[in-house]
Amino acid sequence: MKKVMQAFIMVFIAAFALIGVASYLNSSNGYSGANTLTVYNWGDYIDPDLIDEFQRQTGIRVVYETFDSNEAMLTKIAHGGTAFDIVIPSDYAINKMKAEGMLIPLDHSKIPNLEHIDLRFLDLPFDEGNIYSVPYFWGTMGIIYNPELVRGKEFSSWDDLWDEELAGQILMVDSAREVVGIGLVSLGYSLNDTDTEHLQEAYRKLCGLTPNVKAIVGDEIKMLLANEEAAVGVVWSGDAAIIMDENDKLDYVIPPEGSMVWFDNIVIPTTARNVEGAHQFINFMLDPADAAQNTEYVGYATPNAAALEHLPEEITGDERFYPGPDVTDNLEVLANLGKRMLGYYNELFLEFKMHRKRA
Ligand code: SPD
Repeated sequence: MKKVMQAFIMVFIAAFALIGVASYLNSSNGYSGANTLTVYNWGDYIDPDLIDEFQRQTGIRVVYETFDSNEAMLTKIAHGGTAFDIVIPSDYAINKMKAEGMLIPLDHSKIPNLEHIDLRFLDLPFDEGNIYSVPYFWGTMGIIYNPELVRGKEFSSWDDLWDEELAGQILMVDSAREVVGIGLVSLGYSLNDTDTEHLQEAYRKLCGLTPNVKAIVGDEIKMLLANEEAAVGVVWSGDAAIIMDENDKLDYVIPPEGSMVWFDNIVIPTTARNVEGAHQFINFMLDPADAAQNTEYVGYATPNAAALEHLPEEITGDERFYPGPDVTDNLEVLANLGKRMLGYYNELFLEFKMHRKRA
């Protein structure tokens, strides 16, 4: 019996020592096993040095995953499996997540850097009072074109995309609301139209654009346009800014008949396990110097008024990428159209993609 007790004590001491060594190894990296933060963000949408700096300052280890559309993000979160602590969706997706009880209300007392956000980007209809989200980046959607490759053609309307001289020359952003939206807005309808007759009309009009569409692509759209592998792109303004930084021959316009102004905000989903760390991360990203560093790296427009002071006038003074309210007040913000209608937009987009492949 004495021997059994001795063996039991030895096993107990060995297990304890093993736990101690593992914990030492973790803490020597500055991490404790449970102290992680799982971040789910768009691709190419953060300066990796800032993740390192956040880890160094807080001792929290960041696990980072990316998505390429709001729809892909929503599907992954709905399927569960990963306990995301931070997600960065857009306007209508935030409203949908809020309506479906997928978000945790933010504790503003833990985000003092919220005071640096320009009031223009706070209290927007998709999240009044910023109960669930804080601004990260914002922008518009428009046409980027290479004047040399289009031989001087001007783009003063969405309809110009249908010009038969542009056969096989257009790259489009891989996003349902944007692509179906171009069909709608070119017909004079709202980007938030829910009339199925109008949506079918928009789909038929988009099918007529098929011969001009070279590809529907994700983040590689930036490299392809900067390398002049296509003459025209339908892009988010931030991508246009990055492309034009690489290749200053190109130009970006927002067609006057209408387009979208969009907002990507940071939220804490109900899957979060490290709500305290998530607030620390949000406050860190809203620090003016960090937000400015992130803006220089990512290339999109920052809503952080204090960060603008750290950025060169050449970036912040470019009205194509920092348009004033005189421009954005005439643009539409995508609304949460409800599960059935969002599904309908996704179906039309898929059908358009299949129509293009068959053509
Ligand atoms: N590569 C980062 C892309 C982020 C774009 N967000 C815009 C969403 C518009 N609905």
